[in-house]
Amino acid sequence: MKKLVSWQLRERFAAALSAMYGAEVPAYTTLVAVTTEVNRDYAAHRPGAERLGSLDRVTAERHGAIRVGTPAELAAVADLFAAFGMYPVGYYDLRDADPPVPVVSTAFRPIDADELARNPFRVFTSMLALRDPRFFDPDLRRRVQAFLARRQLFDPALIDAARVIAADGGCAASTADDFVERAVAAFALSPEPIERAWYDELSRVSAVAADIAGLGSTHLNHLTPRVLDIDELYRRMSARGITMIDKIQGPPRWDGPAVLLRQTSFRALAEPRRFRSADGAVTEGTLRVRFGEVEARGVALTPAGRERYDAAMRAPDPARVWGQHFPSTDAALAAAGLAYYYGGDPSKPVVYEDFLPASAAGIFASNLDRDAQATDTADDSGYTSDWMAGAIDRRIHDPYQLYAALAQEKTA
Ligand code: OOG
Ligand code: NI
Repeated sequence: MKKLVSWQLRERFAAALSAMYGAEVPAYTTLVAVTTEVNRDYAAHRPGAERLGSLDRVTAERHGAIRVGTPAELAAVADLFAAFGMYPVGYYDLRDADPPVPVVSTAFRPIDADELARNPFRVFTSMLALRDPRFFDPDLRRRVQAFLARRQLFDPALIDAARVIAADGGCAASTADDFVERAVAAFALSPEPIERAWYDELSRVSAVAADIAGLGSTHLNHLTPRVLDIDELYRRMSARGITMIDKIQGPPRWDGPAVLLRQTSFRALAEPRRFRSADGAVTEGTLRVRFGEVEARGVALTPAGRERYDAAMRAPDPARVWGQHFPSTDAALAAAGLAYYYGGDPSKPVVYEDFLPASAAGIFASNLDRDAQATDTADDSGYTSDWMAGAIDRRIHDPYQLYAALAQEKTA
């Protein structure tokens, strides 16, 4: 009997989500096509273009974003993704960002070098920060909790199957198609009508709260291809008449080694959705929630390198002072202990596999008309990385430990 192991399931899961998202959001298909062109051109004309990942890996590479309401929903997501060899890495508290977003997040992804090389699919996963009184008063919190307690994001049979597959490290090929199909369907946009009054009430508090708790299901919020030259991508998308947000988030463009992560997006498009009003009538309407994003990845920074990054980004114009914070060669970055390289060899950068909280909050904000204002109350929610680990009964991996372990290896 032929068995598929977790990376093969992950590869199928990412590809099937991509097909679904392309059918749901046509502009995504354009973005993927332009990304593929840019990558091909870049790989053909730049020596060393594949130093941060082979053209094959980069072409298939995606990250997704989903949003859930409760710790129990987050725990179910953790169980489901474990079947694909994806584990929670890092804790992102976007409530501290400017502007604040009422969520706490982690990223589910593969953690071993060979698993990353085979398929690095990752999903940024946010949970509504309902216990934070700065965003939710007790009355609204109770009503949101009651709504969330009534919904079921995942069929319990799907989660049971995921647990078995995770424990076995894969499943029979005959089971795989059905499992992947059901997992993908859980993230499709639901045709169910949205309760207008409830959605609107939540929207007045927070657009993110409405997107998470205004519906009976979750959905892929975006799916992001990886590009080797994001400035060129930005130019080509703009030339096609697609309005991108006004900047590229993360480190500025410069001639030295690319570090961490650069991202940009186009604004959410109006999608047809059905609404149910208080008298039960169902009408057609639109929502602007889902958007297209693209990312370029660089070398992973050590804690010391990350401090430099944060300092540079605090400057009014980071591009102007970048060279004062970062040396212009991999050899110098490696020698100063600022970035990770396999076996310490500056020709073998360890790719940054995670996210950036300021960019993430910027991505949320750039695609919302407006969002929550935190009130001046004390935060007694207790949300921390340890809290999240306890809530989902799983270890939340420390990204620096993972990069340090990769850097011990000779090669990717
Ligand atoms: C997640 C935003 C974060 C990124 O690339 O930083 C993210 C969301 O909008 O749900 O995906
Ligand atoms: Ni994203």
